[in-house]
Amino acid sequence: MVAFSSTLASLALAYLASGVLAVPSTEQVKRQASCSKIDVHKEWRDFTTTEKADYIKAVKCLMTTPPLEQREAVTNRYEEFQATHILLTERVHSVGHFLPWHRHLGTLYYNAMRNECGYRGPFAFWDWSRDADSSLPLKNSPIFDPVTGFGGDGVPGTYKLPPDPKGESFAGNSNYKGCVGDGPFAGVLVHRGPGKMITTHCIVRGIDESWRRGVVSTNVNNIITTSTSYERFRLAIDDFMRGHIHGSGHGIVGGEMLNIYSAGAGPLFYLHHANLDRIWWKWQQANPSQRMYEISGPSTQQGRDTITLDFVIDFPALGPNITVREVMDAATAPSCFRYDY
Ligand SMILES: *[C@@H]1O[C@H](CO)[C@@H](O)[C@H](O)[C@H]1NC(C)=O
Ligand SMILES: [Cu+2]
Repeated sequence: MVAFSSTLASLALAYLASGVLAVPSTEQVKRQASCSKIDVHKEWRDFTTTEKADYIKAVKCLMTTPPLEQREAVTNRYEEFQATHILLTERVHSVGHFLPWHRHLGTLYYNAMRNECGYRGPFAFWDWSRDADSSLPLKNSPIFDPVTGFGGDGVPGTYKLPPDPKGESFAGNSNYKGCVGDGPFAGVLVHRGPGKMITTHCIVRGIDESWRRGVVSTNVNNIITTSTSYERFRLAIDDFMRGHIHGSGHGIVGGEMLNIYSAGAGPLFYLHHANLDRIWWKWQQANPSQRMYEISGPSTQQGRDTITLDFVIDFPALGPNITVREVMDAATAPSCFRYDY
């Protein structure tokens, strides 16, 4: 509520001054709902030990909470999120709304942790640049700690990719080294994946140093400072090719995390995507009057059109449809968050 009308006025002024296209009218901005409170998302290693334990407990709670809707091989709330991501994979990657869609997926997941599992702590991101910039092997990251993290690397010999006669696993050259062998998610079974397949399997990892250079801070900062339009920024982020940061974050964990369909089999998916979202947020913050509501890119992977702020994004089984406009400014509802750096 606080300072909402003055924010509105300054936004309107900023838009008039910047003269950029695709600017929402005052009426459109006004429809952005204000927040009663702004949550501060934190990096995993800046959590207290208690916060870490509570976060992991809430994820494990989602894994034992019944799904909202009945779908094949969706046995709990956690899997419901993964199944929606699998269902929409082609529609939400390499398109204009890649970043807005994944921002709201994170919000819905955080809301489920809080509303259904009693979680009271912050949402977590994983700033992989802190690991990639260090001289230590990636497997030494606190994120992979067996006690205060998400467990470590896949154990060789504990997982074998299933036969894939229909070409639905999309496992490609991903490093399906083995099942997570320690930590809170050792022994957890998921029922969707690899790819579009329906199989019961462990959370598979294969930590891979070869993706490391894509997530070093010089690469990330370079994208933030040199991307002068949303279009350039989006293309620099949303590319599974080696060297690009979205794919590289998936690649350093390896295994199913590198499967564009079923990556949500393991909980690090949400910490990785929160960090990508933070990088978008930082890019927006660097020039909010121009960038907060700047959107572009095709509505489909083959499309030659470009989306607008009115483009509708959907979250089957997870929540109502919303427009891209509603998630552009993280400090408005339904997002209501900022990052602590
Ligand atoms: C939500 O969006 C999807 C995809 O655009 C559409 O198929 C569906 O009908 C929408 N649902 C509602 C309730 O508007
Ligand atoms: Cu995705």
